[in-house]
Amino acid sequence: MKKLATTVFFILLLLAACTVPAPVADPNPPAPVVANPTAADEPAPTAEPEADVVAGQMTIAATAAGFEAPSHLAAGWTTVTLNNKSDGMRQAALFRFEEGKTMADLAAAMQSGPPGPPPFLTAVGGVAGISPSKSGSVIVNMSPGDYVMLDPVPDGEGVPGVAKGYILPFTVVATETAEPAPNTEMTLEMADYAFVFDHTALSAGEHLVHVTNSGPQESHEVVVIRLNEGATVQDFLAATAPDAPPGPPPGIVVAGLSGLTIGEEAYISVEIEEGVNYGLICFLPSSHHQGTPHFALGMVSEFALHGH
Ligand SMILES: [Cu+2]
Repeated sequence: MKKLATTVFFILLLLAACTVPAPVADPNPPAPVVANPTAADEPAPTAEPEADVVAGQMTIAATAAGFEAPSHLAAGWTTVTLNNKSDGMRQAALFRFEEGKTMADLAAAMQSGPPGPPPFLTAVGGVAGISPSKSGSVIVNMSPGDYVMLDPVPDGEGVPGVAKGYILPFTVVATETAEPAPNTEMTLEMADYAFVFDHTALSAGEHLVHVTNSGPQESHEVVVIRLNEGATVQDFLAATAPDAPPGPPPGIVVAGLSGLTIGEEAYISVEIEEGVNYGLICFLPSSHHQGTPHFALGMVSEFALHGH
């Protein structure tokens, strides 16, 4: 979440794509999907076995080595859960490739193109801001195609996850029956550069929030902070700035949705407590303002539910 590191993230993504093309070997790999690896008398398969297709749910483990996740998903609304099994803050931002584009095109675009995601990637959301040993979920809509998950979050030295191999491709396949969209009345509209959120409709308890991006120019994310008593969202931002003194920030992330391209939509679930201040922050660097984080352009807000 540090400004300097965020602005150089796509340069380092380029480096990651060039130098760490394959997932790093996991010392404890998950059990192989292919059955009977020891059956020596089985005839050799004549074709690649069909990959297991996971529907409605995608569980991602963030480990010290990178990501562990299913390789094939069914299209439709999908609950994406990120389990952080590493010792740093993690994120899994999901992007769909334009048809025909590949990981090699991504590496090439990073070499020759401007900073920021290349135009052939659509940001469909993902899980942001997960602390070590914590989990978080969002609900995203994925149409069939080739995808990549990556982690732009910098570590204590300012090195983004993508530069450490935290990048993994996956595929979404068409199915007969797609999961329907969740049902909720509550909306959070993201725009350049503001959150539009009618918190007067809030009540205490768990809320499902429909998140959209109306642009008109940039992708946006939302990180929801439960602020400590007496702290403001600006206090939280000051404590996470690159030049901040060491120590925990005055609040914790309670929900986080990775970047959404204009026109995309997703859902987050937020638990609201009475008398607590919450902050909404977009940390994405602006491609129209020299990499300035969106929160510094006004994309930051605060709300509270007070007793009626
Ligand atoms: Cu933004």
